[in-house]
Amino acid sequence: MKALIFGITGQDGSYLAELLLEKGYNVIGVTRRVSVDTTKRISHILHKIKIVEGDITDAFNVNKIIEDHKPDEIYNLAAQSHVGTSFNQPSLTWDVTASGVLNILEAIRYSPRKEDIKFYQASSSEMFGKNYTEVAEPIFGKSHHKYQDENTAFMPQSPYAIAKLAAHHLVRNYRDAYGIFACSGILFNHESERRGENFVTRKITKWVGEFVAWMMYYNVSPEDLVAVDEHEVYIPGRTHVDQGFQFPKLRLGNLDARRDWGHAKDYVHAMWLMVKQKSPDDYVVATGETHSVREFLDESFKAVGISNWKNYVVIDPEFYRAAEVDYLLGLPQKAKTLLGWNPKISFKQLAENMVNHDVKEAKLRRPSLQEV
Ligand code: NDP
Ligand code: GDR
Repeated sequence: MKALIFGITGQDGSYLAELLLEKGYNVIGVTRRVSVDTTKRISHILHKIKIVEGDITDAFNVNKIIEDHKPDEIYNLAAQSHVGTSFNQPSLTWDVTASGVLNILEAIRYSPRKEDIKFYQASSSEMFGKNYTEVAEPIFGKSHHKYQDENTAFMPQSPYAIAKLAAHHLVRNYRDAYGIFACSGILFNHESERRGENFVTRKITKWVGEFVAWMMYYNVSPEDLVAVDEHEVYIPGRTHVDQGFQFPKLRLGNLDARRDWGHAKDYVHAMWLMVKQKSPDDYVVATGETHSVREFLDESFKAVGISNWKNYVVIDPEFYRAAEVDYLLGLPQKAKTLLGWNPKISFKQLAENMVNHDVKEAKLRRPSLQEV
């Protein structure tokens, strides 16, 4: 089997490529020409995959890649995937995240191999935006009465979510109109040690990692530190202006937003299961739990034995969004029943894995701590 992955250099692309290699696929990944190396996440498997240069916004290029390489399966994970950025760059977001998908669908539609290609599109829980389904009885034996599933109406809250929703409808439309095997996974937030550093979970765990390594380097503990102002903490007894004795606080936006957070490794498995079905369909992929950013902070700091994270976190309006998605909790019943999919990594494990990884990486950046 031959799989073509758009977005192979991203978080999900790297895990999906690993999974497909394990399953014996020939994997081809599309990468953009950029001025820096973007293959860090796939450097360990680069020798096992074929890389082709391309950009999803270039219709001719997309068409040529598909015709040249004749994939059995195409996974589209490429997107301008940052919701906050989409408010600043809506037009770019639309070109990549919506029109790019149209380019792939059109290439499949006119391909002589149309019947032989299965297509997966990375849809998003952001498409639900403000909306949820509300029930009288709490779900999952917990206190929650609100959830999103395949029957919840979409009410997107950002240019990103609107672009994803357009792509989602295009996939359904091309499936209905042209009989293309095209499916969408409506994936809720999934994170990992490879998550982009400006998404909130990784921003937090990366900061925790650097903070822990900094304290180890100066041989101090949280009790020794003083918050000098809203910008940084420092080690008393040292001159504040001395290089290295102060550490910038973690600046975040809305801590009350709730997300359904899983691990990316579990989620790429669901993508593959969808493509392996007899007929194409759309599935919600989620853990069925919701947690606030605040709770993610709790878990992350707890993982390194710190309980008073409020001393180190500053609320910065710069990270507020023009319109927010307040509540996401996915009900993955359809995926569980029809795909036999179940997430394995819990919220707590996710935070711990990410923190442990980032502490280790931060220590590596301080040579004297490498053996600690
Ligand atoms: P990332 O942001 O980590 O990866 C995005 C990928 O898209 C990168 O490989 C990037 O390449 C590529 N890309 C961006 N623009 C283009 C372009 N013009 N042409 C070709 N490739 C491009 O995202 P994730 O791995 O986290 O997510 C994968 C997909 O799933 C995305 O579509 C995202 O919107 C969607 N999604 C993600 C969820 C999550 O929680 N992670 C949840 C639901 C949906 P480069 O390295 O060069 O920047
Ligand atoms: P999201 O993820 O918007 O859900 O989209 P992100 O981690 O960016 O935000 C989650 C929530 O945290 C709040 N927040 C902050 N977010 C960021 N990035 N930085 C901050 O400093 C910060 N402080 C608070 C946000 O306001 C938000 O409520 C992700 C992406 O992967 C999408 O591509 C994907 O489709 C959805 O998940 C499902």
